[in-house]
Amino acid sequence: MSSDRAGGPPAPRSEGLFERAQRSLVGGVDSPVRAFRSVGGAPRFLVRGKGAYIWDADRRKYVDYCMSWGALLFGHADPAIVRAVRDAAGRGTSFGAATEAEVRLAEEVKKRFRSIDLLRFVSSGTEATMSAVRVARGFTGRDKIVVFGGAYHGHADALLVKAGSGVAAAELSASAGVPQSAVRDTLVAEYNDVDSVEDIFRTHPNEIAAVLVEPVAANMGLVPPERGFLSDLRRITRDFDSLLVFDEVVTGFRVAPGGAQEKYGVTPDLTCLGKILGHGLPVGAYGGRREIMERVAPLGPVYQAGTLSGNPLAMAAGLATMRGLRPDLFRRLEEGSARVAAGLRDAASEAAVDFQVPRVGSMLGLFFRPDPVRNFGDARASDVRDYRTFFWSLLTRGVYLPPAPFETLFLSSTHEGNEIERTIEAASAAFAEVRNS
Ligand code: HOZ
Repeated sequence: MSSDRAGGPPAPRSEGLFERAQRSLVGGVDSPVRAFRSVGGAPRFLVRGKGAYIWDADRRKYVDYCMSWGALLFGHADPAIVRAVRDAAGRGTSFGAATEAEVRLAEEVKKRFRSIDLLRFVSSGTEATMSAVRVARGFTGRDKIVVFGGAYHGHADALLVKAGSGVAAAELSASAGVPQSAVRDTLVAEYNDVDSVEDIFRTHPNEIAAVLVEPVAANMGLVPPERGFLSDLRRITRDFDSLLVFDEVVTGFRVAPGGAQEKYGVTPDLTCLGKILGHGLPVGAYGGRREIMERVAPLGPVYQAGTLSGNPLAMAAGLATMRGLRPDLFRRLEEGSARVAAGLRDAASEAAVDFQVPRVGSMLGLFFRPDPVRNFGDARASDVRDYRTFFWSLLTRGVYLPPAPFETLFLSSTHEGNEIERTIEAASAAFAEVRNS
């Protein structure tokens, strides 16, 4: 099935803003996937969000499944988060000096992530993964790292190899401007394929500093780890005196309070966090075993610093988020997300559309193909034109999906009965459009 449909109903204000934006901002946006290139048409310029809903410049209202790419566990403009950020802003927006809020948030993170003895706050997920790789290299004295095809760990040079997310959507296998020397030590294995990891280790024993993995792959669409995959990575890295680094920027505080490592019972050496940690404010963190993190300056020789690291507004948002992580939250997220997945599956099957909807907690993947997706190759073999048709058909009916096929849908605690029903109803019509396209 295929379609070239792009655009939905007229959106004069968004279209006008997009035209104007392109005269000042690269591609009209500040992050490539926001430009809607892989779904076509003009991006919707957003003016407001509340709970599960967003409003665009043309006053249209949507149920949002992008949720700032997973950052908003409690939905848009959550009152407790807004209050905390406002209060903090009134006391000063940045000091570039130590504050108690950093200590308190670090303690809250450690309570949930038992693998973390020491951590460092940074300002983004990219900074967290980039720094974790540096620490792993500094600690082990080795240069090589293993990543997985279709993973996305931010845009640090060494990690832009066969990456997912916007890199995959743009059909790039690498980024221009990254010198060969920066990626020479980045080895790429296949997600959910332990043999591919073992092969790399056998070829390079004593050379690999770390395996860096999204424990639930969320940037090639959503691809859950198969049973035993993460524990096999733990075993292999131990056998070869290498470190296991979990990039939990997306999964941290989402699939369980203590992230994927809690859910799957596998303990990494280092963990990267972001997104929900700041509930939409720019923040990231990396941390892990004491002896490893003691290599970071000022305790050790691995240098990493930042004026906005531990920013008071971000710390305040993080602390308010931690207070909201109550046990019933995860049960409600699970129930709501299961309903959405089942509703989509039924609607696709009724429309006789080949469709897969893998789910881990409140994260969902949408793939237009008949078979389950285990890795990047499978993900890329799904029909991206069907995704485009589906995307616009839903947008027209008031449901906003991530505007690119290799991304994940996120629910928040504010996605309740009404939003879910509205989504499933819209999806039934959208699947019919996909079938007829
Ligand atoms: N890389 C993010 C999605 N996996 C997109 C970031 C953005 O455009 O905001």
